[in-house]
Amino acid sequence: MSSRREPDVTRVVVLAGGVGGAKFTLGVREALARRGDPEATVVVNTGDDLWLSGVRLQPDIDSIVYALAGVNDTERGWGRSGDSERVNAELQEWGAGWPWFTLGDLDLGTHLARTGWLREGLTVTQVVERLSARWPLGARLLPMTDAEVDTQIVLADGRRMHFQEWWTRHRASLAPARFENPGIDRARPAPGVAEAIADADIVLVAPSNPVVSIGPILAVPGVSEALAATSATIVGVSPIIGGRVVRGMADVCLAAIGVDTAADAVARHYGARADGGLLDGWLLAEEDAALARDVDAAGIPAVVAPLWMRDAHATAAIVDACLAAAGR
Ligand code: FO1
Repeated sequence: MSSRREPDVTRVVVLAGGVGGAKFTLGVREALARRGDPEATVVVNTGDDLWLSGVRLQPDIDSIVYALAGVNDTERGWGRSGDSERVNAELQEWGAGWPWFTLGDLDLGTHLARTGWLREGLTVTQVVERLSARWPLGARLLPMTDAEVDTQIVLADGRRMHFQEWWTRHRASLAPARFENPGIDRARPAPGVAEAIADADIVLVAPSNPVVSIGPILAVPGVSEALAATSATIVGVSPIIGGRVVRGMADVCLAAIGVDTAADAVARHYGARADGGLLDGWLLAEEDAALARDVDAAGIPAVVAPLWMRDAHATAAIVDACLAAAGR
């Protein structure tokens, strides 16, 4: 594989999900374009996916596609900018779908197209390829798997619900006993995922939710093995700044699996690659500089950098810091 490479280019794979993953991917695209490096391959969480009102939704795929295309709703963090909700209002009148879950009209176009292609027999990978072809995204998106392995929340009383119900209806207020992805034991990485990881120089773990965004990607049998075997350097970016989640409710997810909402605790959760874990390096925010020694002590070389993803430019600087860390 390496004989095909230009001498100085860096092949980057990103593991991503959620709004944090979409923002990070924008920075990756900018950083790589400036360096003249090839487009990154983004392996996207599909645990958030669901069937609703007869259509298949892929929130994390769509968030990244819309963000890279520049058509995302930056206020809400999900869906299309300037969308309307006429069809959603009709669905509510029929009592169809979920009253707490909004399907925008333009967004529904995506779901209808996707569902049609799935019904015609296309794989999820082929569908994502089609969704990626409409706009020049500047990155290659791959679903983590072609299998349907939607994340479910199991509560202490044994009740279970889809991740999206727990997240959007209950705003993660019900304490989860555990997270499950039924069927994931039989899933395989989507075509190209293991190959991209094997052929990468650097794998970046986006500052996405470690439990429900990155967790499902790592749980697909074959992904962790590919990460363990790759000669690429694996660098993660902390989703926690100053002991707080940047966005979303990752703190509830972390608490459910016994991990503190702290940059060093998340690094230890992923673990040092030298000890059978994931990471060769970890970026912490300047606000968490005091924790760098603890991360180093866990066998994960720590780098302190500004981690606020204010815009694509600031995020590209974070990616530059990851690339520099990988070079060390
Ligand atoms: N999040 C909400 O908080 N409320 C919604 O009504 C909602 C609708 C929705 C529709 C399509 C889509 O792709 C995403 C949507 N989201 C909504 C976001 C989504 O629930 C989560 O933020 C992500 O899955 C977490 O990464």
